[in-house]
Amino acid sequence: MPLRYLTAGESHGPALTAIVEGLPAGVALSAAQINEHLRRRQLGYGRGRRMQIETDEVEILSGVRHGVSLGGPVTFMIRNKDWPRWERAMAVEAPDDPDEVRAAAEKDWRLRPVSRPRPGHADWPGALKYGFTDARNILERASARETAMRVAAGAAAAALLREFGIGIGSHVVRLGPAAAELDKDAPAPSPADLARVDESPVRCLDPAASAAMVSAVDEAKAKGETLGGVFEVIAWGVPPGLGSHVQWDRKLDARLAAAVMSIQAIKAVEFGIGFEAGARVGSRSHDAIHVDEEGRVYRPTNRAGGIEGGMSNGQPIVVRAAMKPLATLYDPLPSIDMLTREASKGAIERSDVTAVPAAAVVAEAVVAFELARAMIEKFGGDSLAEMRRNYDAYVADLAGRGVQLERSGSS
Ligand code: EPS
Repeated sequence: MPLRYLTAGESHGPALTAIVEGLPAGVALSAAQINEHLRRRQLGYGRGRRMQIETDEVEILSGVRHGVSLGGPVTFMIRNKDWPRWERAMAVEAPDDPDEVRAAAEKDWRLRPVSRPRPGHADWPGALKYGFTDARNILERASARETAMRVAAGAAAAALLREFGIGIGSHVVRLGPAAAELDKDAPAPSPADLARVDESPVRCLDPAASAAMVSAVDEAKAKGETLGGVFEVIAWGVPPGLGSHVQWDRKLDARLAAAVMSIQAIKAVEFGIGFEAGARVGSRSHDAIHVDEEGRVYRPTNRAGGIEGGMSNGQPIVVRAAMKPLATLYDPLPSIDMLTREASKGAIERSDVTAVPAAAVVAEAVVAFELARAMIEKFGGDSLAEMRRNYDAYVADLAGRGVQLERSGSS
């Protein structure tokens, strides 16, 4: 386990934390750099009021000295600015007088149990699994607020990747009924293309589709509905040979898919032509290998999405994911009351209309983390200098075989 992280914290608890272990010594790291990634996660049309309350700022509590990683565990903390309103509902200590809390719940909805699980949320299976009738005990941890910590951990990984010219970006290609044109045979967007994506309120590169997505969010909001969507994450400058074909749990695509799938509300993940591969003939599914007049090897297409045999192949890694519409509906679906077992409707918790643009930024972070882990596995990782020596020797060897790495300046 060369690089790993754990997150902790409840959505309305005092703070979120993450511990990243295995980051090599010598990586430049600062709170400002991480805050920039956190800020991008908070963008996106369709978020609810909570995003106006929170302006996520990280505190680095360990593992970094004078702006450089030490090789030990790095602890990140983000305080929840909403906490003062939840101090009582989310208190760690048992109340002195439970009757008084019950009485106070008449006036403060935060103190009431959430007994009507929202279909599509972790509320119901979580309540069954952990033996609760108050879904708040589940939803506080299931909440996508946790993704702030994924972004912090991913930002540390991205700082390492940048040292090797690996950049990562993302863009939204569908939001509910509105979709951008997506030709899976065409080259993926470049770092320069994606540098301007945050200018779109829905993080979509196509201005017409972007406007249609904004209208779709407005329409959904007016109807008390929520929207899902599809986004694409691209990693440029990844050297060939990360991951391995030799064992199932070393395959890079499997690991990236698990990382992206673990993001709240993600229902599907594909690489390159993805699901279309099931409908194509072989000659339109793979990427021919050519050599130019100077003896340099090149691939005219990237249908594989940069991964063959569970290994990076030197092409950009292209991973797409579908996010389901958020489970909190203002016109809720039928549900039950866990306390009385009577027919009811799902609870209404404050929520977003859509979080697809934010989920794409979270996906950048988890992809960065998995790629950083694979880089450390391949090049050894006590210090950045040690990794660089091994990397440089490998790149020199590849050059001797006609393989040129395209390093990226972005992200
Ligand atoms: C979320 C519900 C909303 C979102 C939240 C995720 O929060 P609240 O219940 O406080 O209104 O805003 O997202 C974040 C707080 C965040 O930082 O992304 C949920 O139930 O998943």
